[in-house]
Parts: sequence; C-alpha cells; structure tokens
Amino acid sequence: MIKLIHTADLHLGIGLSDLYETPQIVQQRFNDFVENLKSIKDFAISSNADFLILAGDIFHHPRPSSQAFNAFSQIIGEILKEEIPIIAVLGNHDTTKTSEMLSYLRGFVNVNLKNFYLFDVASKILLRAKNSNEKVKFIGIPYPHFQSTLSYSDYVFKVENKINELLQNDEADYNVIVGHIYVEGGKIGSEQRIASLRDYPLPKSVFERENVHITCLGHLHTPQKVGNKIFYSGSIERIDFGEEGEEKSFLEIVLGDKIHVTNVKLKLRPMKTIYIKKEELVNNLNINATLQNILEKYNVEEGSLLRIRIKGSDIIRNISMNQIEKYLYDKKKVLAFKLEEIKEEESLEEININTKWNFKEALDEYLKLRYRNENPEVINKVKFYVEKIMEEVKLNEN
Ligand SMILES: [Mn+2]
Repeated sequence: MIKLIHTADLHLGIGLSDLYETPQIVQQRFNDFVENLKSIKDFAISSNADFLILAGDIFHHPRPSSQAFNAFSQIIGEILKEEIPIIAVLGNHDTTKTSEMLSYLRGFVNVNLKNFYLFDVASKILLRAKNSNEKVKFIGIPYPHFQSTLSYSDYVFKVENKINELLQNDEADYNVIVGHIYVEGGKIGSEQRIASLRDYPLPKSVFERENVHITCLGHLHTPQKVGNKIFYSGSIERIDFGEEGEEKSFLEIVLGDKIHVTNVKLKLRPMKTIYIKKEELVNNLNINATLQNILEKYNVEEGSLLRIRIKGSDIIRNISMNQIEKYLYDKKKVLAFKLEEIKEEESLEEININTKWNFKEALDEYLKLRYRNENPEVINKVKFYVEKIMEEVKLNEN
C-alpha cells in the first residue's frame, strides 16, 4: 500500500485579474496561495505520505519572481527534510515555448537535491515507497507544447506511443502517470481564460489501461474525475470570478488492492459578485449614496474579493471611486474589488470550447448561445450567410 498526495496548478505569483490593487493587496493574495501550499505540505507530512505529486504550473510565469521562487523552495525544503519525495512535471506556465524549455525548477535537479524529481521531458523513474518499500514507476508527461504543430491524430499517436514505450518492462508494483495535459470530457475553467489555449483533448483510453494504477493530472483548474482512475486535483485557489462558486481541494490517494481517493478541501478567500441594475442608480440624485445603500443590504464576508456588476452603460464614470473605495475597505472590509459595467443582455455563460469540433459545429454552438432568446429563423439566416462566406473562401483557395 502506498500513499500519494496529489496537487497541481499552484500558479504562484499570479496577479489579481483586474481588481483594484495595491502592493499590500497583491502581497496578501500571494500569501493566500502560499498558505494553501503550506497546508498541503503539513498534510503530506502528518499523514506520512510516500510521495508528493506536483502536476505542473507550479509558478505562474516561466521566470518566477524571487519571492515566488523563495516561498516555493522553502516549502519543498520542509517536505524533503521529512524524506517525502517530490514528483514534479512542468506545465504550460512553467515553461517557455522555445525549444530549450529550460525551467528554473531544473536548478533543483542541477544541485542534486535528494528526492526531488522533475519531468521536463516525458520520461519515467522507478522509486521505492518509503513506508512499504514497494516499487512505484512514475511516468511524467510535461505540457505538450508541440501539439500546436501536429494534426489531432498525429498528436494522439505520439503521446500514446510515448506512454507505451515508458510502460514497457513491468518492473513496478504500481504504475502512476503524472501529466499536465487536457483529457477529453474535462470541464474547462479558468486555465482557459488565463492562457487562451487551444488544446487537443486526449482520449481517456491513452491512460485507461490495466497496468496503469492511477493518472494524476494538472492543467484543468476544477477538481474532477474524468475517467476510470484519471483525476485532476484542480488548482489550490480560485483565480478569477468564473470560479466563484467552486471549491478547491487536493487529493489523498491510497493505492493497494483497491484505490481510495479522498478530496481534501482547501481554505479559500471568499469571492462574491453583486449585480445592480442601471435603473436602481440613475434615477437618484446622489448616485454614490444610492450605491452604498444598495451595497449595505448585502452580506459580504470580511476579506472578500468583491465584484460589482452594473447592468447598463455609462454609469461608472459618475461614481466617485474614492468614496466607494473607502466604503468597501472600511465598512465592508473587502480585500479587493472591481466595478464593471455589463450589457443587460450580455451572456453570463461562456461557450465551453470543445477543440474536437470542426468550424461548423463550433458555429452552431456559438449561435445557439448567442441567439438563444431569438426566433430560430434568425439563427438559420445567420448560418446561411456564414456558409455562403465559407463557400466563397473555399472557391478562392482553389
Ligand atoms: Mn496549465
């Protein structure tokens, strides 16, 4: 029996996605992420884990700030002191897209840091679990930047072949795949908004094999099980308001005769959105007092990240930022906030992009969402014209 602690997408050093910020707020928010990583460290140590898995995007930038680098190195130092090996793969944020793909994390390998294993290329390593002395093979798959240069089928073929090759020689008691990669069926969230990715979805069958005991993934920020024995731990904090209602956790995985996976919840900074209609504000002489009166009715947890969305245009410029800022910091005790205008009819949903779609399928989905309150005739008309344009493009290509 072995115990793995699985986390990913730490994104140390990520900013505050267009909230009004001061150096103190940025610092506090940075600490939120570090505190959660510390709680994972404490859990790994107190639960006597055999391995800690970091499935990519440890740093938000390929060149992390000295603060992020120091915070991270201190925490892993404490984990390694307890002789818990760390298995890390690189994510799309840890690496540059250039061919050298050199990560700062390689520095730990260069100094021969004991028990720190980094996968910056797809490869394998065979290790002994410290508690049971069983043999565990880790197969590490860093983020496949190369997918953008391949067709979908070539990409799937390449990854599948690599995994086949790495699985050869059945020398281990357990085979564990650790990757930073998008697998089909996964729910897409904030990782898409911060990186504008167009990832190919890898079929689950690439990982679902009899001799693979578990696949521990990073990249998708929502904690989720996407297949039989395929897990995303999710990120360690919420990154934007699209995740407002989402819980975050890390995984405690016990592999033995059976697999036991437990979600361990992380403490998150409260996040809240308040919607206000234009009419509630513009018919009043004192817009600032009115806005405060409206906000007064809402219960906002201390230390929240607050988003105020006003439905309607040309209102924010009439609001005194100094006044509202003072009110929100002093009275509502928010950590940070933003005030934004949205069109009344603006869709609050986003299209869940499925990269397997061809253009026509993507168009259909878009139109369905964009014109969902319209007569179907409108949709058909738009489709007709788009298809006409596509035909013209085809003619020009020939
Ligand atoms: Mn990622």
